[in-house]
Amino acid sequence: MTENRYADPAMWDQRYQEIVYGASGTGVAIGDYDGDGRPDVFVVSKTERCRLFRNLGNGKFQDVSDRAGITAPLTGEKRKLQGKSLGVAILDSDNDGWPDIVVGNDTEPNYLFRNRGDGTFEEIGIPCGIAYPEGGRARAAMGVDAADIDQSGRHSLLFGNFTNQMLGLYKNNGNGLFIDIAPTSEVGRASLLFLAFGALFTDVNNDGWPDIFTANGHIENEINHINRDVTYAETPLLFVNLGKLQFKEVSSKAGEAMRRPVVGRGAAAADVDLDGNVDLLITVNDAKPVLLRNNGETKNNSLRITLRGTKSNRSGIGAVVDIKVAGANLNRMYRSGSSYCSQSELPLTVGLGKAAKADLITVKWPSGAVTELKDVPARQSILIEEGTGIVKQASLRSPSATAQASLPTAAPPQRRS
Ligand SMILES: [Ca+2]
Ligand SMILES: [Ca+2]
Ligand SMILES: [Ca+2]
Ligand SMILES: [Ca+2]
Repeated sequence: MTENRYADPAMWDQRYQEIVYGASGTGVAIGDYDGDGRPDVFVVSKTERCRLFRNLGNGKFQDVSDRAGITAPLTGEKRKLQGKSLGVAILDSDNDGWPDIVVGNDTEPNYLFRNRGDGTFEEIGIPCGIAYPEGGRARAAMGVDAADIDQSGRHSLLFGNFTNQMLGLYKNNGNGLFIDIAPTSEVGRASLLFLAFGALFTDVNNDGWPDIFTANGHIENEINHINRDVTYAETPLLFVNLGKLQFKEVSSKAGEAMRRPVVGRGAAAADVDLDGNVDLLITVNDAKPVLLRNNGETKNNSLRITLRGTKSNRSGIGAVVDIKVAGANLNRMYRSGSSYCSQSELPLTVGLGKAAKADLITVKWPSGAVTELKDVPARQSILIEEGTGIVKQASLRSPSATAQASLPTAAPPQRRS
């Protein structure tokens, strides 16, 4: 941490400080690891070790990586944690209420930092089963994400990997173990030849089941001369979650834009036109990003949920939102990070299927406070404030209306009142 020498004193009344980090940082995730109400910053890098910066308040951060165990030796190995990290996501891997951190590493074992709840972490990638593929060497992992994909209330994991390594799809067994179900499913077969950077769980058809989206593209522009099955530019991959841990690859049926190969890198999700259907953004090597509008042809309902903390951090980061709808229990975490060099929007788009309302929404705030809302109608955007409940609501736009309209090239940031 140093003084920001570039700040113009005439422009800035207050002294401004910045976190100075290596030039090849590849991912950031923000979460309150120590439960003091201030969100902290976890940074991963291709060339340096992962680092954790504790938010001290007043705009100041302290590097607590050593003290918090981020730089300790890997469990079961003598060597220290090295870098080569490309993706980072926050999850609660053991449902103890403390945020844990997963890191995707390039040709090194992946990390899972389990939060002990006392300000320190234990790296358990090897004992929990996500460090290596079954019987193999460490893969080249890039983007990573976590979500409750099977309505078990537990967070499973997704890793984008190199060509011929397939995606990693790790089911959280709930007993401290993760099992990669990709090799025995369509997810593995369909992703084998792709080089997946951006990797997301997002519910594209609003049926309540998180689907899989990856942005793909090789790193060698001449790869097709060496391997005729592989191209530099690749199409994105979309797998629809059928429930019961079954996924179906539907990219080629998801519109012309999904069939266009690009040298994909980052992937992020946001409902940019506020029609209740999550849209997708791919960043592309040496070309313009691609924004894929979701036309919402399933006609399923959804609910857009934005949180505002009062006792907890204002962004509501770290809150867990449980939604009961038509007999199903959906679990969502309000969090930053995920994918590769990307940030999806914080607000949740929760798919409710054909249900006209969510029967019960329970927000568990990082402060420990709980907000319960009964019978919340679908097809609206709601702002939930800690301690108060819904403080703002608006109807979502009609998908048919927005399908014809052109999207703005850059949405202005929403003002917070
Ligand atoms: Ca904190
Ligand atoms: Ca935890
Ligand atoms: Ca879905
Ligand atoms: Ca949309």
